Amino acid sequence: MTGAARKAARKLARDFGEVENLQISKKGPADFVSTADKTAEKTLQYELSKARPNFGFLLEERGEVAGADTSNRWIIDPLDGTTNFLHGIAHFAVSIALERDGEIFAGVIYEPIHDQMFTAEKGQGAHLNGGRIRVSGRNQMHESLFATGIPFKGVRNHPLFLRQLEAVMAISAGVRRFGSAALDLAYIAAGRYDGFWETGLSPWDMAAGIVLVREAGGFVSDLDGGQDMMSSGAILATNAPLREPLERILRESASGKRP
Ligand code: 2AM
Ligand code: CA
Repeated sequence: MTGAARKAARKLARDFGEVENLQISKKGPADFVSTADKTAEKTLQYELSKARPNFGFLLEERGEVAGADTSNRWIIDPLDGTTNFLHGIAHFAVSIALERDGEIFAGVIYEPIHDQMFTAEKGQGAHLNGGRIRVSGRNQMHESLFATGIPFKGVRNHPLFLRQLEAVMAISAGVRRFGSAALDLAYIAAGRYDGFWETGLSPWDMAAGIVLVREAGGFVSDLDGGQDMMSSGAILATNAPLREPLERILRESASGKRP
């Protein structure tokens, strides 16, 4: 998984250099980025098929590709943080998860520009460039830093998000929006952020991050405290002490009880 991620990322990093040159053109680098994204996905599919010929795939670009082995499936986002990449902002990642019998078994999130390789395997802990990582130990909302995703043009529920943001910003040390859900989850696993929530995501945005956070000692749920993250697209990730207060504040702001 790490080998495939590095291979795809090497080309992505080169393409990222090109993107800057394309900003000044009227159309911008959109088509170029879309090709870079698809090429990265092809590389990942090729490399992982070579290693495990029978596993299936769930790919952001190509969708579902059935494998002979029905219990193992790769869930892949070749370029998470596409908007950042498109705008020449160096915060994006390759995300690969291995789902086994319906459960995320292993995950790799690779951020090529700063060479950060986040890895986790069920029961083996979470690592950054080979060193063990843990979720943060902060237990006070007012000391805690949260990450989220701000809804954009389209289907997401903007008023609900504004209520949640208002409630969290009022009692925390700050809220960040960096634009890659995969890296947000990896940063939770590394103890950088203390909590993260977002809605409207797809399975490939969060699959690898889920096992990373869990193996780093954190908690992942949907916004109702259930485990329907992958199907609902809503996710909350945090450490043990902040789990209850963060869940509560998001729930109460959704129901209009807060702020
Ligand atoms: P992407 O960069 O692969 O599109 C940002 O809020 C997060 O939402 C990113 O992880 C981004 O993944 C994800 N996302 C999912 N659907 C999106 C969309 N239609 N537009 C922008 N970001 C989207
Ligand atoms: Ca994504």
